[in-house]
Amino acid sequence: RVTPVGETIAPVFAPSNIALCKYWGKRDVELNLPINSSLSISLAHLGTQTRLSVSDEDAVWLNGEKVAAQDKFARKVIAFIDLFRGPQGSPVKVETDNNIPTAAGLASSASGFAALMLAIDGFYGLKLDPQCLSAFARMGSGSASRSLYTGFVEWQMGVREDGMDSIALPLDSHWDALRIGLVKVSVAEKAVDSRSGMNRTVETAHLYQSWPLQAAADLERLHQAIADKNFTQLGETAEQNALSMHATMIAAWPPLLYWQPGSVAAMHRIWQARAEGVEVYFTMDAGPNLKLLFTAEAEAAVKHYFPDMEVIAPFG
Ligand code: 2P0
Repeated sequence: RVTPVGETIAPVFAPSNIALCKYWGKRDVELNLPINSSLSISLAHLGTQTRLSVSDEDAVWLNGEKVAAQDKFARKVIAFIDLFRGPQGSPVKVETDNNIPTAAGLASSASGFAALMLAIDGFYGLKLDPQCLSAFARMGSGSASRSLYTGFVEWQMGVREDGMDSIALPLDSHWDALRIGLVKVSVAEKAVDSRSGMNRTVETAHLYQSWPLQAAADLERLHQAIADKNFTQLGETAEQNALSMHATMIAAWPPLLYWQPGSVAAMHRIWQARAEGVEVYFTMDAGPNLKLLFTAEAEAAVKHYFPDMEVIAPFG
């Protein structure tokens, strides 16, 4: 049981992230312990800003609007705070703002829980070390463990049953020329969230058995690609990893296909661009939108194929 150190704290920020080697499948659904390690890039200034303050009642505000107390999002946020203050703790106001372009259809639970964890740490004066922050953020949402850091981040699956070694660590590597393009296909809310999607895949897809092997091999190749600044190896590995993850969901029952016709059309456009000498790759998460990977020198050429994409420079 903890008490606030002050009436309010300054807002804290955590970036969103995109995995090059995906987190897909849990060995413990309560603690969000993954079956495989994953590796991501944080999205610099795109993410979530969160502030906690003393209040008469628990209240969650999202992008300037009060969220209904019975709303799933509000309940998840309050339940997470309860882990630290206890259910009888004094009420708090949570103000959280995403600057992630909603048009890009990027998930916000990673940056959301990472920012909430940092806000809780400040508000209650917990002074947790980065590894604890990452482990606790993971309990809110697995991918949030990676959003505590900028740049390349590896979430090590860990082996302990209590999960305290299932934490993310930053890689000591910069890649200034790296670019991520956000290609919007649809922003409609998905019918199956990634949490149920991955559980269904683990439970019903025999094909899932191949996933941990694929992920382990890809993680190795990504480390090598980053160390060597080998963009071809980075892009090929990320694209194959994403498609392998999607293959396991398609093989689940009931089947899970997050792709829309526009997603497939965009894939073909990317393969056509590559055939025409433009080095661009893609990755996709539990949704229909694509995230393109290319380098600064190819940006103009990629824009020729995807004039509407938004470009992020993850290393500033
Ligand atoms: C990832 N995804 O590595 C993968 C790829 C989606 C596809 O992490 O249940 O919202 O809260 O731990 O973190 C999204 O899963 O799931 C995700 P929970 P989370 O980015």
